[in-house]
Amino acid sequence: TEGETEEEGSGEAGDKLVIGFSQVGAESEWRTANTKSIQDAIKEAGHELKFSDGQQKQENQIKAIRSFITQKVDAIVFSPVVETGFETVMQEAKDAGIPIFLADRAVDAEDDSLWVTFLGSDFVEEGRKAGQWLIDEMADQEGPINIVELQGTVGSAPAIDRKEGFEEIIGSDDKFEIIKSQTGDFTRAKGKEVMEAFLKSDGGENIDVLYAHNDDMAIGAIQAIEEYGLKPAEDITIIGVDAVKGAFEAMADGKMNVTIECNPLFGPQLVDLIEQHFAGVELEKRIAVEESMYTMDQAAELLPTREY
Ligand code: GYE
Repeated sequence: TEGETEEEGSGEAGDKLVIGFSQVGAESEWRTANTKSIQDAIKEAGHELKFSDGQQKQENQIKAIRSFITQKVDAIVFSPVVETGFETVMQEAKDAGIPIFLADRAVDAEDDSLWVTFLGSDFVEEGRKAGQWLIDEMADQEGPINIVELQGTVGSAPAIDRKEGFEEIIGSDDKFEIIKSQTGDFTRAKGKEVMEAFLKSDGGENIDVLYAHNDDMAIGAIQAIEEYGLKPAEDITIIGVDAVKGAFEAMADGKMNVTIECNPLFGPQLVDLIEQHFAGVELEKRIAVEESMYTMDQAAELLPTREY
């Protein structure tokens, strides 16, 4: 889309669309940035947005999609909170002739004709990057290296995939062991609560590494570690995912070691894909968002440049 021009190059892409967006919730810094990016991009492109916050509940998202169908929106953008259980409602949208664009999170369904494309990050790869960073970081350290894991929302694509990718890599060296693994639902409050329980039951001295499936849980856990009287990033190595500002602040303060980037700012790319679809372009079923990883020593320098 070329900024100022009203008309798009081809087909009906210049037409104003009514887009229903069923978002997961507002559980993390990442999510807030993602919501804003998508909302802004839809509005800036001159389309109408109907927004629904699912509050991390599947039934809310099913209701929202049904309501979008009743309202006869042109397209549905959908970030499924969990991978399974959405086929029926997605079929209803398909039967009504309304295309679904999966954003951020995938569904685990046989019939990929239920959605046009899935635009999101490669969460397995993020987990691998986290594992590889740890292997390199601890190359000279003798085992056992005890890891505690804070998982994301149970049944969600990023929780399943980030666990899988991480385990795949650390599994190559048996000095690493995941001694505790529990969900913190991607929130700071839950991350703190579960880390407190880990520290209590295992004794902080026994825990060498925290792998958190997102930065918010890592930040909550850092608080728990400090309150327990230990030094985060020194006594316990802290790995997060997302690369949100809060993680850069924690790293700049010397309290967090590394964060794997998961870029939420794909609103413009998403709107572009929707417009291409309505212009008759055949889209790939899977489109990836590009990302990187950042360590403590880069944090202070990069913090002012971070957009989320
Ligand atoms: O990492 C986490 C959020 O689905 C990629 O959801 C997203 C994840 C993100 O709550 O912070």
